[in-house]
Amino acid sequence: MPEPVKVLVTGAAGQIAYSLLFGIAKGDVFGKDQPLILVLLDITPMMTVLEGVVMELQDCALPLLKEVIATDKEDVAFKDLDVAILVGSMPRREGMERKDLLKANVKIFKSQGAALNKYSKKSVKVIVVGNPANTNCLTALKSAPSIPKENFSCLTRLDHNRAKAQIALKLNVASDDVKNVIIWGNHSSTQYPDASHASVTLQGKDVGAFEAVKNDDWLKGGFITTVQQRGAAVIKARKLSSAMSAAKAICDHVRDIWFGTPEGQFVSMGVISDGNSYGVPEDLMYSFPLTIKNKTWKIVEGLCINDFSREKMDITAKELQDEKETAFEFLSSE
Ligand code: NAX
Repeated sequence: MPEPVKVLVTGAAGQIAYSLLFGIAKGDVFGKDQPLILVLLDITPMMTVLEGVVMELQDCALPLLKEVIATDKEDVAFKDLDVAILVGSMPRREGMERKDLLKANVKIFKSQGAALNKYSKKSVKVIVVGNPANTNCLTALKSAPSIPKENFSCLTRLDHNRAKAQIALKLNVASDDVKNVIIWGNHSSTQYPDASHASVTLQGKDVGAFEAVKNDDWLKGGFITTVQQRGAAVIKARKLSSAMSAAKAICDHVRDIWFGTPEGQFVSMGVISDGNSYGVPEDLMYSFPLTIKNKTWKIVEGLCINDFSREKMDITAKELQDEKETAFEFLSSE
Protein backbone atom coordinates (compact mmCIF):
# COMPACT_ATOMS: atom_id res chain seq x y z
CA MET A 1 0.00 0.00 0.00
CA PRO A 2 1.38 3.48 -0.85
CA GLU A 3 1.71 6.26 1.77
CA PRO A 4 -1.60 8.06 2.42
CA VAL A 5 -2.29 11.25 0.49
CA LYS A 6 -3.30 14.11 2.80
CA VAL A 7 -6.23 16.08 1.41
CA LEU A 8 -7.89 19.15 2.91
CA VAL A 9 -11.47 20.14 2.13
CA THR A 10 -12.59 23.54 3.48
CA GLY A 11 -16.25 24.40 3.89
CA ALA A 12 -16.43 20.79 5.03
CA ALA A 13 -19.76 21.21 6.83
CA GLY A 14 -21.40 22.65 3.70
CA GLN A 15 -23.52 21.06 1.02
CA ILE A 16 -20.89 20.53 -1.71
CA ALA A 17 -18.52 18.91 0.80
CA TYR A 18 -21.25 16.48 1.85
CA SER A 19 -21.12 14.85 -1.61
CA LEU A 20 -17.45 15.59 -2.29
CA LEU A 21 -16.03 13.94 0.82
CA PHE A 22 -17.79 10.67 -0.01
CA GLY A 23 -16.49 10.77 -3.59
CA ILE A 24 -12.90 11.32 -2.46
CA ALA A 25 -13.05 8.84 0.41
CA LYS A 26 -14.30 5.99 -1.77
CA GLY A 27 -11.47 6.40 -4.26
CA ASP A 28 -13.09 8.33 -7.13
CA VAL A 29 -10.25 10.85 -7.25
CA PHE A 30 -6.94 9.32 -6.19
CA GLY A 31 -7.72 5.73 -7.18
CA LYS A 32 -9.02 2.61 -5.52
CA ASP A 33 -5.61 1.66 -4.05
CA GLN A 34 -4.61 5.00 -2.59
CA PRO A 35 -5.06 5.43 1.20
CA LEU A 36 -6.18 8.87 2.34
CA ILE A 37 -6.08 11.22 5.29
CA LEU A 38 -8.96 13.66 5.04
CA VAL A 39 -8.72 17.02 6.80
CA LEU A 40 -11.96 18.93 7.24
CA LEU A 41 -11.91 22.67 7.95
CA ASP A 42 -14.90 24.84 8.73
CA ILE A 43 -15.60 27.84 10.94
CA THR A 44 -16.09 27.48 14.71
CA PRO A 45 -19.93 27.75 14.73
CA MET A 46 -20.09 24.77 12.35
CA MET A 47 -18.03 22.38 14.48
CA THR A 48 -21.07 20.47 15.76
CA VAL A 49 -22.33 19.93 12.22
CA LEU A 50 -18.82 18.84 11.24
CA GLU A 51 -18.84 16.24 14.03
CA GLY A 52 -21.88 14.73 12.33
CA VAL A 53 -20.05 14.63 8.97
CA VAL A 54 -17.10 12.86 10.65
CA MET A 55 -19.48 10.30 12.20
CA GLU A 56 -21.01 9.60 8.80
CA LEU A 57 -17.60 9.20 7.16
CA GLN A 58 -16.68 6.71 9.89
CA ASP A 59 -19.99 4.90 9.40
CA CYS A 60 -19.28 4.49 5.68
CA ALA A 61 -16.53 2.06 6.79
CA LEU A 62 -14.41 2.91 3.77
CA PRO A 63 -11.18 0.92 3.48
CA LEU A 64 -9.09 3.76 1.99
CA LEU A 65 -9.86 6.30 4.72
CA LYS A 66 -7.04 6.02 7.25
CA GLU A 67 -7.78 9.15 9.31
CA VAL A 68 -10.20 12.08 9.49
CA ILE A 69 -9.10 15.32 11.12
CA ALA A 70 -11.85 17.90 11.73
CA THR A 71 -10.78 21.36 12.83
CA ASP A 72 -11.51 25.10 12.85
CA LYS A 73 -7.79 25.96 13.04
CA GLU A 74 -5.75 26.81 9.95
CA ASP A 75 -2.41 25.71 11.42
CA VAL A 76 -3.87 22.22 11.95
CA ALA A 77 -5.78 22.13 8.66
CA PHE A 78 -2.95 23.16 6.31
CA LYS A 79 -0.17 21.05 7.85
CA ASP A 80 1.81 18.88 5.36
CA LEU A 81 -0.93 18.82 2.72
CA ASP A 82 -0.62 17.11 -0.65
CA VAL A 83 -3.90 18.58 -1.92
CA ALA A 84 -6.03 21.51 -0.69
CA ILE A 85 -9.58 21.86 -2.02
CA LEU A 86 -10.84 25.27 -0.90
CA VAL A 87 -14.63 25.11 -1.07
CA GLY A 88 -15.61 27.32 1.88
CA SER A 89 -16.06 31.02 1.24
CA MET A 90 -18.23 33.92 2.33
CA PRO A 91 -21.62 33.57 0.64
CA ARG A 92 -23.38 36.55 -0.90
CA ARG A 93 -26.16 37.68 1.41
CA GLU A 94 -29.19 39.63 0.29
CA GLY A 95 -28.39 43.28 -0.22
CA MET A 96 -24.63 42.64 -0.11
CA GLU A 97 -22.57 44.72 -2.54
CA ARG A 98 -20.19 42.85 -4.85
CA LYS A 99 -17.31 44.82 -3.35
CA ASP A 100 -18.19 43.73 0.19
CA LEU A 101 -18.33 40.11 -0.94
CA LEU A 102 -14.91 40.42 -2.58
CA LYS A 103 -13.51 42.08 0.53
CA ALA A 104 -14.75 39.32 2.84
CA ASN A 105 -13.29 36.68 0.54
CA VAL A 106 -9.94 38.42 0.13
CA LYS A 107 -9.61 38.18 3.89
CA ILE A 108 -10.35 34.42 3.91
CA PHE A 109 -8.14 33.52 0.93
CA LYS A 110 -5.27 35.75 2.02
CA SER A 111 -5.22 33.96 5.34
CA GLN A 112 -5.55 30.49 3.77
CA GLY A 113 -2.86 31.34 1.20
CA ALA A 114 -0.52 32.35 4.02
CA ALA A 115 -1.33 29.10 5.84
CA LEU A 116 -0.55 27.09 2.68
CA ASN A 117 2.73 28.96 2.41
CA LYS A 118 3.65 28.27 6.02
CA TYR A 119 2.37 24.76 6.73
CA SER A 120 1.75 22.78 3.51
CA LYS A 121 4.16 20.82 1.32
CA LYS A 122 5.64 22.95 -1.48
CA SER A 123 4.25 20.41 -3.92
CA VAL A 124 0.68 20.95 -2.68
CA LYS A 125 -1.97 21.20 -5.41
CA VAL A 126 -4.50 23.90 -4.57
CA ILE A 127 -7.98 23.90 -6.08
CA VAL A 128 -10.29 26.84 -5.38
CA VAL A 129 -14.05 26.34 -5.63
CA GLY A 130 -15.50 29.01 -3.31
CA ASN A 131 -16.79 32.02 -5.24
CA PRO A 132 -15.67 34.28 -6.76
CA ALA A 133 -13.44 31.27 -7.51
CA ASN A 134 -10.99 32.80 -10.01
CA THR A 135 -10.21 35.86 -7.93
CA ASN A 136 -10.14 33.93 -4.65
CA CYS A 137 -7.61 31.61 -6.29
CA LEU A 138 -5.48 34.56 -7.38
CA THR A 139 -5.58 35.95 -3.83
CA ALA A 140 -4.45 32.62 -2.36
CA LEU A 141 -1.67 32.32 -4.97
CA LYS A 142 -0.37 35.82 -4.19
CA SER A 143 -0.38 35.01 -0.48
CA ALA A 144 1.67 31.83 -0.94
CA PRO A 145 4.86 32.96 -2.71
CA SER A 146 6.84 29.82 -1.81
CA ILE A 147 4.43 27.52 -3.68
CA PRO A 148 4.75 27.37 -7.50
CA LYS A 149 1.93 29.35 -9.08
CA GLU A 150 1.24 26.49 -11.48
CA ASN A 151 0.05 24.47 -8.46
CA PHE A 152 -3.05 26.68 -8.20
CA SER A 153 -6.21 26.20 -10.24
CA CYS A 154 -9.87 27.12 -9.89
CA LEU A 155 -12.97 25.16 -10.82
CA THR A 156 -14.68 25.74 -14.17
CA ARG A 157 -15.18 22.00 -14.70
CA LEU A 158 -18.83 22.22 -13.64
CA ASP A 159 -19.40 24.70 -16.48
CA HIS A 160 -17.39 22.43 -18.80
CA ASN A 161 -19.52 19.41 -17.83
CA ARG A 162 -22.70 21.45 -18.24
CA ALA A 163 -21.62 22.43 -21.77
CA LYS A 164 -20.82 18.83 -22.64
CA ALA A 165 -24.16 17.65 -21.28
CA GLN A 166 -26.16 20.28 -23.19
CA ILE A 167 -24.68 19.15 -26.52
CA ALA A 168 -25.14 15.47 -25.61
CA LEU A 169 -28.79 16.10 -24.68
CA LYS A 170 -29.38 17.99 -27.90
CA LEU A 171 -28.06 15.07 -29.99
CA ASN A 172 -29.34 12.31 -27.74
CA VAL A 173 -25.85 10.81 -27.34
CA ALA A 174 -23.87 9.91 -24.21
CA SER A 175 -22.01 12.81 -22.61
CA ASP A 176 -18.71 10.98 -23.18
CA ASP A 177 -19.34 11.17 -26.91
CA VAL A 178 -18.85 14.95 -26.68
CA LYS A 179 -15.22 16.05 -26.37
CA ASN A 180 -13.20 19.23 -26.15
CA VAL A 181 -15.76 21.88 -25.26
CA ILE A 182 -14.06 24.90 -23.73
CA ILE A 183 -14.97 27.30 -20.95
CA TRP A 184 -13.01 30.53 -21.35
CA GLY A 185 -12.56 33.07 -18.57
CA ASN A 186 -14.40 33.62 -15.34
CA HIS A 187 -16.67 31.20 -13.45
CA SER A 188 -19.48 33.74 -13.68
CA SER A 189 -22.19 34.65 -16.14
CA THR A 190 -19.55 36.28 -18.42
CA GLN A 191 -17.84 32.93 -19.01
CA TYR A 192 -17.67 31.88 -22.65
CA PRO A 193 -18.75 28.28 -23.30
CA ASP A 194 -17.26 27.54 -26.72
CA ALA A 195 -18.26 24.59 -28.90
CA SER A 196 -16.23 25.59 -31.94
CA HIS A 197 -13.39 23.13 -31.21
CA ALA A 198 -15.61 20.40 -29.78
CA SER A 199 -16.27 17.09 -31.49
CA VAL A 200 -19.03 14.53 -31.19
CA THR A 201 -18.82 10.80 -31.88
CA LEU A 202 -21.71 9.87 -34.16
CA GLN A 203 -21.97 6.30 -35.45
CA GLY A 204 -18.37 5.70 -34.46
CA LYS A 205 -17.03 8.77 -36.31
CA ASP A 206 -15.79 12.04 -34.79
CA VAL A 207 -17.40 15.12 -36.34
CA GLY A 208 -17.23 18.80 -35.35
CA ALA A 209 -19.95 19.93 -32.93
CA PHE A 210 -21.30 22.53 -35.37
CA GLU A 211 -21.56 19.89 -38.10
CA ALA A 212 -23.21 17.42 -35.71
CA VAL A 213 -25.73 19.83 -34.16
CA LYS A 214 -26.63 21.56 -37.44
CA ASN A 215 -27.97 24.56 -35.57
CA ASP A 216 -25.44 27.39 -35.47
CA ASP A 217 -27.94 29.81 -33.97
CA TRP A 218 -28.36 27.56 -30.94
CA LEU A 219 -24.61 26.94 -30.47
CA LYS A 220 -24.00 30.70 -30.68
CA GLY A 221 -27.04 31.62 -28.60
CA GLY A 222 -29.17 29.38 -26.39
CA PHE A 223 -26.35 26.93 -25.70
CA ILE A 224 -24.12 29.69 -24.37
CA THR A 225 -26.76 31.38 -22.21
CA THR A 226 -28.04 28.05 -20.84
CA VAL A 227 -24.55 27.11 -19.63
CA GLN A 228 -23.86 30.63 -18.32
CA GLN A 229 -27.10 30.66 -16.34
CA ARG A 230 -27.33 27.03 -15.34
CA GLY A 231 -26.30 27.73 -11.74
CA ALA A 232 -29.12 30.26 -11.35
CA ALA A 233 -31.61 27.82 -12.93
CA VAL A 234 -30.65 25.11 -10.41
CA ILE A 235 -31.06 27.56 -7.50
CA LYS A 236 -34.48 28.60 -8.82
CA ALA A 237 -35.67 25.00 -9.03
CA ARG A 238 -33.98 23.50 -5.98
CA LYS A 239 -33.89 26.57 -3.75
CA LEU A 240 -30.30 25.53 -3.14
CA SER A 241 -27.22 25.91 -5.31
CA SER A 242 -25.64 23.06 -7.31
CA ALA A 243 -23.99 20.59 -4.96
CA MET A 244 -24.04 17.04 -6.38
CA SER A 245 -22.87 18.23 -9.81
CA ALA A 246 -20.32 20.58 -8.23
CA ALA A 247 -18.87 17.74 -6.16
CA LYS A 248 -18.67 15.53 -9.27
CA ALA A 249 -16.91 18.31 -11.19
CA ILE A 250 -14.37 18.78 -8.37
CA CYS A 251 -13.67 15.03 -8.44
CA ASP A 252 -13.15 15.21 -12.24
CA HIS A 253 -10.87 18.26 -11.92
CA VAL A 254 -8.63 16.83 -9.18
CA ARG A 255 -8.51 13.35 -10.75
CA ASP A 256 -7.26 14.91 -14.00
CA ILE A 257 -4.57 16.84 -12.11
CA TRP A 258 -3.51 13.61 -10.38
CA PHE A 259 -3.66 11.17 -13.28
CA GLY A 260 -3.59 13.43 -16.38
CA THR A 261 -6.08 14.00 -19.19
CA PRO A 262 -6.93 11.27 -21.72
CA GLU A 263 -4.98 11.33 -24.99
CA GLY A 264 -6.46 13.75 -27.51
CA GLN A 265 -8.78 15.39 -25.01
CA PHE A 266 -8.64 18.66 -23.15
CA VAL A 267 -10.45 20.04 -20.12
CA SER A 268 -11.21 23.53 -18.81
CA MET A 269 -9.61 24.93 -15.65
CA GLY A 270 -8.84 28.38 -14.35
CA VAL A 271 -5.04 28.79 -14.25
CA ILE A 272 -2.62 31.70 -14.12
CA SER A 273 -2.13 33.44 -17.46
CA ASP A 274 1.36 34.52 -18.48
CA GLY A 275 0.15 36.93 -21.15
CA ASN A 276 1.29 34.67 -24.02
CA SER A 277 -1.87 32.66 -24.70
CA TYR A 278 -4.91 33.77 -26.67
CA GLY A 279 -4.38 37.47 -25.91
CA VAL A 280 -5.39 37.04 -22.27
CA PRO A 281 -3.65 39.63 -20.05
CA GLU A 282 -0.91 38.43 -17.74
CA ASP A 283 -1.61 37.53 -14.12
CA LEU A 284 -5.29 36.62 -14.30
CA MET A 285 -6.79 33.29 -13.18
CA TYR A 286 -8.46 32.59 -16.52
CA SER A 287 -10.13 29.38 -17.63
CA PHE A 288 -8.33 27.84 -20.62
CA PRO A 289 -8.39 24.49 -22.45
CA LEU A 290 -5.64 22.36 -20.88
CA THR A 291 -3.97 19.01 -21.18
CA ILE A 292 -2.30 17.51 -18.11
CA LYS A 293 0.60 15.07 -17.88
CA ASN A 294 2.77 14.17 -14.87
CA LYS A 295 0.65 16.49 -12.69
CA THR A 296 1.64 19.45 -14.91
CA TRP A 297 -0.83 21.37 -17.05
CA LYS A 298 -0.25 22.91 -20.45
CA ILE A 299 -2.53 25.30 -22.27
CA VAL A 300 -3.73 23.88 -25.62
CA GLU A 301 -2.22 26.36 -28.06
CA GLY A 302 -2.97 27.19 -31.67
CA LEU A 303 -6.77 26.99 -31.69
CA CYS A 304 -8.31 29.34 -34.21
CA ILE A 305 -10.21 32.19 -32.57
CA ASN A 306 -12.82 33.94 -34.70
CA ASP A 307 -14.24 37.44 -34.07
CA PHE A 308 -17.31 36.05 -32.29
CA SER A 309 -15.11 34.18 -29.79
CA ARG A 310 -12.60 37.01 -29.45
CA GLU A 311 -15.25 39.44 -28.27
CA LYS A 312 -16.62 37.01 -25.68
CA MET A 313 -13.14 36.06 -24.43
CA ASP A 314 -12.30 39.74 -23.94
CA ILE A 315 -15.52 40.51 -22.02
CA THR A 316 -14.81 37.83 -19.44
CA ALA A 317 -11.11 38.88 -19.20
CA LYS A 318 -12.23 42.45 -18.52
CA GLU A 319 -14.48 41.28 -15.69
CA LEU A 320 -11.59 39.31 -14.17
CA GLN A 321 -9.34 42.34 -14.42
CA ASP A 322 -11.92 44.49 -12.60
CA GLU A 323 -12.34 41.84 -9.88
CA LYS A 324 -8.58 41.62 -9.51
CA GLU A 325 -8.20 45.39 -9.13
CA THR A 326 -10.87 45.50 -6.42
CA ALA A 327 -9.43 42.47 -4.63
CA PHE A 328 -5.89 43.87 -4.73
CA GLU A 329 -7.04 47.18 -3.21
CA PHE A 330 -8.21 45.15 -0.21
CA LEU A 331 -5.19 42.83 -0.32
CA SER A 332 -2.77 45.69 0.12
CA SER A 333 -4.91 47.47 2.74
CA GLU A 334 -5.59 44.37 4.89
P1 NAX B 1 -22.46 26.06 1.82
O1 NAX B 1 -22.90 27.40 2.31
O2 NAX B 1 -23.37 24.90 1.93
O3 NAX B 1 -21.10 25.66 2.55
C1 NAX B 1 -20.03 26.54 2.68
C2 NAX B 1 -19.29 26.16 3.94
O4 NAX B 1 -18.11 26.95 4.00
C3 NAX B 1 -20.09 26.44 5.22
O5 NAX B 1 -20.11 25.28 6.05
C4 NAX B 1 -19.32 27.58 5.86
O6 NAX B 1 -19.38 27.58 7.28
C5 NAX B 1 -17.91 27.30 5.34
N1 NAX B 1 -16.98 28.41 5.46
C6 NAX B 1 -17.22 29.75 5.34
N2 NAX B 1 -16.10 30.45 5.57
C7 NAX B 1 -15.13 29.55 5.81
C8 NAX B 1 -13.75 29.65 6.12
N3 NAX B 1 -13.16 30.85 6.23
N4 NAX B 1 -13.03 28.53 6.31
C9 NAX B 1 -13.63 27.32 6.21
N5 NAX B 1 -14.93 27.14 5.95
C10 NAX B 1 -15.67 28.25 5.73
O7 NAX B 1 -21.99 26.30 0.32
P2 NAX B 1 -21.76 25.23 -0.84
O8 NAX B 1 -23.03 25.04 -1.59
O9 NAX B 1 -21.06 24.06 -0.30
O10 NAX B 1 -20.80 26.08 -1.82
C11 NAX B 1 -19.48 26.43 -1.45
C12 NAX B 1 -18.88 27.42 -2.41
O11 NAX B 1 -18.77 26.87 -3.72
C13 NAX B 1 -19.72 28.70 -2.59
O12 NAX B 1 -18.82 29.80 -2.56
C14 NAX B 1 -20.30 28.54 -3.97
O13 NAX B 1 -20.62 29.79 -4.56
C15 NAX B 1 -19.17 27.85 -4.67
N6 NAX B 1 -19.46 27.17 -5.94
C16 NAX B 1 -18.53 27.24 -6.92
C17 NAX B 1 -18.64 26.56 -8.10
C18 NAX B 1 -17.60 26.63 -9.14
O14 NAX B 1 -17.83 26.07 -10.21
N7 NAX B 1 -16.46 27.28 -8.94
C19 NAX B 1 -19.86 25.75 -8.40
C20 NAX B 1 -20.60 25.36 -7.18
C21 NAX B 1 -20.69 26.41 -6.11
O15 NAX B 1 -21.70 27.31 -6.42
